[in-house]
Amino acid sequence: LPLDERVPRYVIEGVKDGLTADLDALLARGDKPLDIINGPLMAGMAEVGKLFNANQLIVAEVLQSAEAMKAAVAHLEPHLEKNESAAKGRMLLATVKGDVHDIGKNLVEIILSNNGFQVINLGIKVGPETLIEAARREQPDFIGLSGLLVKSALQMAITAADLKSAGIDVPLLVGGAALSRQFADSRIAPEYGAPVLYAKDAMAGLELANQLAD
Ligand code: B1M
Repeated sequence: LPLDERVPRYVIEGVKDGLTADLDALLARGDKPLDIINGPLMAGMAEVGKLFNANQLIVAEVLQSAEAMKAAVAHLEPHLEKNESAAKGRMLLATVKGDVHDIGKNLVEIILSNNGFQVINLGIKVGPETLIEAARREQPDFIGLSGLLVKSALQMAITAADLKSAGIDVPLLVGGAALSRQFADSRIAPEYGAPVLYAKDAMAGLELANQLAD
């Protein structure tokens, strides 16, 4: 297979053999690391989602795909553009309760921390109590919530209400495949006492974070 067709296959097939050499070949050819993530690697993940949905992959295989994706992102990370600006702000970041998906969340962490933000990544399956405690301890400038399951979108609304009850009023940045701007505006924002901002992808998250920092 030619290089451009091989790269998404690593993610689809969940194999790492040859992956870093091919990523290096893309970099050497002048492809930008973020374009590699958003292009062939994301295309591979989209295909994995389709195959999984059609019962052509089992969870264990999807996990292998996730491992290949993570290895690719880790290999590209040192090549991502960095903006060594003064500290712009602190973000608390978490995948919501009940959800283990963390590739998108970790991409948000990488991109924001490469661009002047301090990111406190609380991990996956983070319930409101843990977030409230961390918010009191860390005094973040904003809180980022990620979730990929349909039930995670609902969990974000519950989390927003709990944060509000606890008196937390820093802006919320929300993102993840099951979410839409419409859901964020109509279901999450009314539960929260401060702005709720929806980010379609990690770069949109950075733009919103930059706006908050200004
Ligand atoms: Co899961 N899974 N999964 N899965 N999985 C999905 C999400 C699903 C759509 C697949 C499908 O059926 N087609 C489906 C959800 C159905 C639904 O609710 N509508 C699904 C399911 C059903 C499940 C299980 C229930 C399967 C099972 O056990 N039967 C289970 C759930 C477990 C749980 O959470 N409790 C499960 C498990 C898993 C694995 C563990 C095997 C693995 C995750 C490994 C890991 O993350 N460490 C996995 C994977 C890999 C996927 C798919 C294939 C890929 C997700 C991914 O990593 N994408 C996914 C299908 C798909 O999305 N196409 C699927 C790449 C990543 C970079 O994108 O995270 O969307 P994403 O992030 C994007 C944006 O969304 C945004 O920026 C990123 C791009 O720049 N973004 C933010 C995300 N968070 C943000 C936060 C922000 C801003 C932007 O600010 C704070």
